Amino acid sequence: MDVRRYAPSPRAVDWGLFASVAVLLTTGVATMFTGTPSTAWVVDLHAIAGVVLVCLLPVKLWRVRRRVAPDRLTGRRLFSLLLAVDAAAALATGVWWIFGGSLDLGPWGLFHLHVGLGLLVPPLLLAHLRYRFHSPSSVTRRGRRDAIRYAGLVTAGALVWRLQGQVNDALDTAGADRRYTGSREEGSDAGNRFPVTSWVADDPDPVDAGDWRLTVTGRVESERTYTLDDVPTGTSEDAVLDCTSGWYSGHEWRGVGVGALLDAADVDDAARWVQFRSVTGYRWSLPLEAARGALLATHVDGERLSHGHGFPLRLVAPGRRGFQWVKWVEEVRVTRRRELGEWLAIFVSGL
Ligand SMILES: Nc1nc2c(c(=O)[nH]1)N[C@H]1C(S)=C(S)[C@@H](COP(=O)(O)O)O[C@H]1N2
Ligand SMILES: [Mo]
Repeated sequence: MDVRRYAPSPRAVDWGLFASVAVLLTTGVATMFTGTPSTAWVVDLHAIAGVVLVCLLPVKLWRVRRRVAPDRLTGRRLFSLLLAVDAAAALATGVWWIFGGSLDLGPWGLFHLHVGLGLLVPPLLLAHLRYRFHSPSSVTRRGRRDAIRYAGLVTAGALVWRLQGQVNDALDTAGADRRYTGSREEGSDAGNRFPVTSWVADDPDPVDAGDWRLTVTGRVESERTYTLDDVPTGTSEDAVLDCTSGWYSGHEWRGVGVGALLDAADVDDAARWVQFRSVTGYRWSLPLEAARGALLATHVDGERLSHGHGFPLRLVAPGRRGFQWVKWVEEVRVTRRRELGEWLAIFVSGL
């Protein structure tokens, strides 16, 4: 059997590669917001596009194999080779993760490596396309056949994705158990003994409980200030902290409901967003209704939060990925519009 018979036409392969990378980038970035089971399809789509790319990349590399012979290697081709190596490495690290692999790269791990390699593919691909671009004329000529092949490929990708769980079970791959987000469990129900993750460089000195105040400000009728002893801590909630770097941890969090804080301050009719601000400048907003359902926690599984986990107060935002769970909160600011600067702040607040 000659498997090349089943390959789409060369131009269709090129467009398929482009489409796969576009889907992988979009869904990869979108996993930042997959906090509830209803968004699991984003991760599924990411995996299926990955399988499609695993099938297409060898077809492409086989076709161009002679162009990268050492005596024909130009600077541009070297660059395209770099793209191929990076794409293959991004795929390999993704597959390795699925099968339970891990890597110790100091503060980073296998998942970070996958994200880094993956994010490098689109810029390399765009640069490659700048000088390798062909018109898609032959796609239309073989359009139907190619469409059928692609339908088959995507279906096969979905099947492979469905079956890999069974393969993992059969192989008994330790550590391959994942949540639908792709994250693996670490230190659930064990109080403060779960990973401390600060995005980029946030690493403040421990907060002095005596000096610390929580203020509720912005679009409210009466601003409020609380000392740590004043913060009512009678509300508990089970919620999963799921970091975008690939781990999750489920706990019982205790503290004050944000809804109660907002009611005490009497929110304006014009208010739409609630921003949670850390002593470090790190900050994130939730839509008013979502914020009402969130918790500002002082305790985890009955223990006082440790400094690393945000003592004295951290946001618990059920159904949202970990980067939104602001630590060391000192201000709850009610606003009409969302502050766009917070997108920058989550990356640079620690610098
Ligand atoms: N102020 C502040 N809050 C933060 C972060 C940070 O860097 N600074 N990191 C976020 C990220 S990316 C995650 S996953 C969680 C991690 O919480 P943990 O360190 O308690 O596990 O906190 C979030 N809250
Ligand atoms: Mo995170």
